[in-house]
Amino acid sequence: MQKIFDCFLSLGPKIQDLIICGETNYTSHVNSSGDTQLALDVQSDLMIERELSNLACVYALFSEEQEKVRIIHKEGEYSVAYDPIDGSSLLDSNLSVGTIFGIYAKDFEGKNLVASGYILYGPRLEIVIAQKDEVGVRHLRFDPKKQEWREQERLFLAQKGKINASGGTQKYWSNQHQKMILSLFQNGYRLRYSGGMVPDLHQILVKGGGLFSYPATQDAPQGKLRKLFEVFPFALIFECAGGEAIDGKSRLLDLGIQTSHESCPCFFGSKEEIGLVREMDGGK
Ligand code: AHM
Ligand code: MG
Repeated sequence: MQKIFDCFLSLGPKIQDLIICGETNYTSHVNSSGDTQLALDVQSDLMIERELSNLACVYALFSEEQEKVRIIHKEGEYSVAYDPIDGSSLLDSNLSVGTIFGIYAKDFEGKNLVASGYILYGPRLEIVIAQKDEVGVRHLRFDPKKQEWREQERLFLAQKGKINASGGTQKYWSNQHQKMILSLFQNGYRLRYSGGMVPDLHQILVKGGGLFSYPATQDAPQGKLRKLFEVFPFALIFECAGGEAIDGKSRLLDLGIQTSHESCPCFFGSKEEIGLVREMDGGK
């Protein structure tokens, strides 16, 4: 598995170069999630596919930009799902974006997720990696002068935070969800939402707590975020950091999967905020 981590560590500066130097134009293609692809989405997808395909331990690959799962090496041990540039609609406004990845023991299922992580392309280049059954998540920063990654202190969540990042079209939120979000603000939480899952969840991790929600809404009854390359990877990261990740009621990593691009409502946070979501049935 270390070989897969090394692959993402070496891809970080390469994808960052692509983002800095590349064009932010759209292609004429629409991906399986219905989003028009940017040239950068396609280029970064190919770059990741090329590097991961060289690893004999990789059984299958799946990405936001591909329709189907691809079998790479029949004898491989791990399958990798990834979102090459999550939040790519933020590229024109020059906000932070990220690459998300989940490493599964063979089949793509929540219970098989053994490690996950994300690369954050912000003013600094950073990577966060979680491994099942490990306490805390690894946090590394790239030193561009020395061209090397530097390990930082592990990230942990406190019992409770101060940040509220709430996604989805607000006019389509359920009354129950609106009440829950309002109660957070009434209890002093501050709104922090860029519209990029990676920087929004990274901020909660680095500041030690808070809540990120992307609920079921009238216009998106299954939420927006996809299980294999967005929801499950962040669920493992939040659990390893001492927080929780649920769909409103159930643990996200216990959910099954019917189709590879399936989405679900999701709530990631520290223990106290997730307790509130459960109490108020915030996913309904
Ligand atoms: P993308 O994979 O097409 O970029 O979409 C995922 C992004 C997440 O990063 C973010 O949390 C969410 O979409 C924001 O959606 P919204 O604009 O509906 O709040
Ligand atoms: Mg995405």
